[in-house]
Amino acid sequence: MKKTFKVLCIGGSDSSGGAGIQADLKAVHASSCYGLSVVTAVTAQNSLGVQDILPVPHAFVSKQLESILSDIGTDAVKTGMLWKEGIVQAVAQKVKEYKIKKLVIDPVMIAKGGKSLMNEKAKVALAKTLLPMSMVITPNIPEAEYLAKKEIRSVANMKKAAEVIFNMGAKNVLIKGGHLPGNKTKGSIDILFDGKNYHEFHTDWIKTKNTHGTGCTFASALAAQLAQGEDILNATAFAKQMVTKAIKNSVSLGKGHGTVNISLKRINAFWRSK
Ligand code: PXL
Repeated sequence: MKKTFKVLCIGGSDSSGGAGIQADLKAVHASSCYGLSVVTAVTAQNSLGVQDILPVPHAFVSKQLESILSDIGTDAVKTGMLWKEGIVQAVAQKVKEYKIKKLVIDPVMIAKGGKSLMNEKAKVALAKTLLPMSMVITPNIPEAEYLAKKEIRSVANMKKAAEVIFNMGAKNVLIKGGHLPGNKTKGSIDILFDGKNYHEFHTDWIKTKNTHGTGCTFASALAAQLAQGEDILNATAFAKQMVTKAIKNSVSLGKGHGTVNISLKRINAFWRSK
């Protein structure tokens, strides 16, 4: 019988269905894995932004993690919105206890509409405690600037920041270039630093405002590939393809930013072409 690979997604619920746990589970499913979820917060949000956040107490995040890990187990873990220091610590403790190796951290800090999804203490705890346990961390430019304490205006700056974040303890650092000035003409460039080499991943720039959920979709597809035994380079290439196709297939919902939407047809065509 074919093995079912599992990915545990830890993050916030997005009522608009475009980002957060909802996006994670869609990406994991589209990557042929089975998705498990631990919810850290419930957001009330729509295409215009995040209206409110109800955090789950960290002790209950711990309980959810224990329920999953003591019984079902997982082949990889992906974290998104962790919101509070206590939640970061609860996740770090279980990652350590259950010796999770394939940990993908999407250091979600700010929502598209500008609402903070992580308080300052939680950011410090993430950098100090969880980051060194990760197989790969996937900051966007503002998140990489926060972690590396460096301004990023170019691909060369991205590489320097990746090195700083690598030295904080992550085994691989993937900086997403979507916020880089000028990449509208040059295309979208992501940089992966594995401690020895820099790898560049390029795709065409897609002009759309429907980009809600890109980071969650990317990191979850990456975790699903790692869960299935792919190496970091192949896993990253697949995740970039999936998110690019999801942007091409995005949907306009509501009055604000629309959302990425994975097309199984496009993904299946991609696999058939390999
Ligand atoms: O895209 C980052 C993100 C992650 N998780 C939740 C979110 C968002 C952005 O809005 O709402 C729950």
